[in-house]
Amino acid sequence: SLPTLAVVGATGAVGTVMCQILSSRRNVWGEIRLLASERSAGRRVQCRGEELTVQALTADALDGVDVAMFDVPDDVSAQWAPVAVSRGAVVVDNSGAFRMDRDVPLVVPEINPDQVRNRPRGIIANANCTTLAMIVAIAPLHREYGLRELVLASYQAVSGAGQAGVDALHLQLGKIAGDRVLGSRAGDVRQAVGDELGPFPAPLALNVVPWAGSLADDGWSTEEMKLRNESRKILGLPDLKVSATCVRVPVVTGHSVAVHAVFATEVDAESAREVVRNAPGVILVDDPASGEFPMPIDAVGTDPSWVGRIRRSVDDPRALDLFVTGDNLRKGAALNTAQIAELLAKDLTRP
Ligand code: 2RA
Repeated sequence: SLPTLAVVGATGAVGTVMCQILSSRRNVWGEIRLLASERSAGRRVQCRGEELTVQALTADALDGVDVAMFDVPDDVSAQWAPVAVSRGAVVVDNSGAFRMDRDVPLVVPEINPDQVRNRPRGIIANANCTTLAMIVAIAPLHREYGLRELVLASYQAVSGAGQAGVDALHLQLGKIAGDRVLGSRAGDVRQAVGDELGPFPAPLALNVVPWAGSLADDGWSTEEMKLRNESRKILGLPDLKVSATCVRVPVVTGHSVAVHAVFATEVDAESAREVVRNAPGVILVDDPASGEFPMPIDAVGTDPSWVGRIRRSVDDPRALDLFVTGDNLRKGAALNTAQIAELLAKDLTRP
């Protein structure tokens, strides 16, 4: 029989996309159970062509679940993922709670699918959305040329901060619309936006904010550290040099990353394009002469990471510069989780 799937956090920004993804992928699940906070319990949600009633997350609601996907904040995952495991489920967790745990594999199916079987805690982690957008493009280049260093700058969409981030941007855009002078004097945008900042430390409308996540050591943000630590773990390169600057931009969905990648051997742009063309999970969009580059307004709602602007560094024949955009709610979250869960479903399906 087919395994039972639970989606924990089914009504959040990622959970909502998860239901859409489950409706469009090959059906490998028996029962699908939607779980969320008490507040969302009772809501009716369309998933895989069925109207399902969201249930409150309780230990009993996890009984009989084979695979539980968690799309909830870190503290909720930290508390509830072990409960799901104790009730017999394998957990695929999209929070940051377990990603760097030695006994929890960090899986990107295009890169390290075999790691799904290496799960002593019964938990498999899904990488951060910014890491995911970039790493599916970098892994095949690493295989070809041997990666030594990454210098990254991100351009992150507001939906990375959940529905509250999307609501804040739209509210701010409403407040500034039509004023053709705004943005020409210090403080005028702050004044127009007022205190409707949502989850961000500054206005996003007509602005970019060099901050995502919370404060880590020595002035780095947690988001920047995730890019470093998760890239090292996924690629199996514990000494990889990674420097990142994470920036929030007024985009609804689609995280982009400008990448400077230094390799062990000399590279050339055309062969790098060929590598990207043949790699799974990525699409090459690299024709600047015709205005074709990866951009969130085109990549949103699609599965692959879009890769373009591939150039060999003028000053270092071993370095490539490129630009990547991926849908942070799909490959960056729900899709990668679904792909991992599908690998598990194959093992769990009983003839
Ligand atoms: C963000 N990466 O974009 C985070 C969400 N996990 O804020």
